[in-house]
Amino acid sequence: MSQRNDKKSLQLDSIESLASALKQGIFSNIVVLIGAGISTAAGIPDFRTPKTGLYDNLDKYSLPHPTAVFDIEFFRRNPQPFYKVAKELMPISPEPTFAHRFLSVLNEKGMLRRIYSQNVDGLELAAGVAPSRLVQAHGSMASAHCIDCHAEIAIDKVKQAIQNDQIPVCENCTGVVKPDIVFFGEGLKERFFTLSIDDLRCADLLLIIGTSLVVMPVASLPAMVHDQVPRVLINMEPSGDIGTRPNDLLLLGDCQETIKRLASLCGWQDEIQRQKL
Ligand code: CNA
Repeated sequence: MSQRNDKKSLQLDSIESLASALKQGIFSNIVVLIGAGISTAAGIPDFRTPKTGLYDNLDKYSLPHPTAVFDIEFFRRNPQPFYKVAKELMPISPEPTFAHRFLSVLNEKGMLRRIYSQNVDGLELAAGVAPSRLVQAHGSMASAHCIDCHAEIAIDKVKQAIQNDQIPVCENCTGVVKPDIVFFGEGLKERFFTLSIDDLRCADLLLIIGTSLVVMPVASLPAMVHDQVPRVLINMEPSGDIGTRPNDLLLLGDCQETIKRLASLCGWQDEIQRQKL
C-alpha cells in the first residue's frame, strides 16, 4: 500500500489521535475551512450564534430579512444598515486569535495546503499565513471600490467614515463605496473555483473551524474530499454533514480552547505563543 493510501485510511477518533498524527508529520496537504467562529475571540461577532450573533441584533434596521444587510440589491437602495454593522465587523485593530496562529504554524511546518476562509477580517494574514495559502472566499475588508464607477477608494478613508458613522462616497462620481466583500447576489472570485477542486481532491486532512456550514458554495467543500480522508469539525455545535462518515471527528466546544489543547498535545504552544511577539 502506498503512503498516500495509508493516509487515506487513517482513523482519527479523538483529539489525542489527531495530535499524534499532526506531531508525526503524517499530513502534508491539510485543507482548512474557517468561518466567523474562529474570530469571535478577537471581539468580532459571528452571524448566527443566538443572542450575540449579528443576525439576532438587527431589529433596529427594520430589514425585510436579516441577510438583506449583505444583499447587493438592498445595499444599492439602502447602504446604511450595512455600514452600521460594518463598524462591528471592523473593530479598530483586532488581533489574530490563538487558532489563527495555530494555522500559521501549520503553514510554517509545510503541512498546510490551503485555508478557505469565509471571513472578511484578514486575521489569517495578520497571523502570518502566506497569501498564497489563503483563499478569502468572501473577499476582504482590506480594500474598497465604488459600486458605480468602480474606482478604488483608500480603505483608511472608508474605515474613518465607518468609525464616524458616515457612509463613504466616491470622490469621482459620488457613488456608494463598498468594501471588497462578497454580498449575497454576487459571485465568488475565480480563485475559489480554480483552486478548490484540486485542493479538496488532494487533501489528506480537512479541518473545519467555527462555521455553521450554511453559506454556499463554501458549504459544499467538505463533501468534495475523498471518503476516507479524515474531516475534523472544531465548532461550538454540529454543522453540515460532519459526523456522517466513519472518518469524521467532532470536537465540539469553544474552538480556541480545543485548539489550545491540540497545540499542547502536539507540544507546539511555545511556537504559537512566540508568534505573538
Ligand atoms: P455563522 O453562520 O455565524 O456561524 C458561526 C459558527 O461558529 C456557529 O456554528 C457557531 O456556533 C460557531 N462559533 C461561534 N463562536 C465559536 C467559538 N468561540 N468556538 C467554536 N465555534 C464557535 O458564520 P459562518 O462563518 O459559518 O457564515 C459565513 C458568513 C459569516 C460569511 O459570509 C462571513 O463573511 C460572515 N462573517 C464573517 C465575520 C468575520 O470576518 N470575522 C464575522 C461575521 C460574519
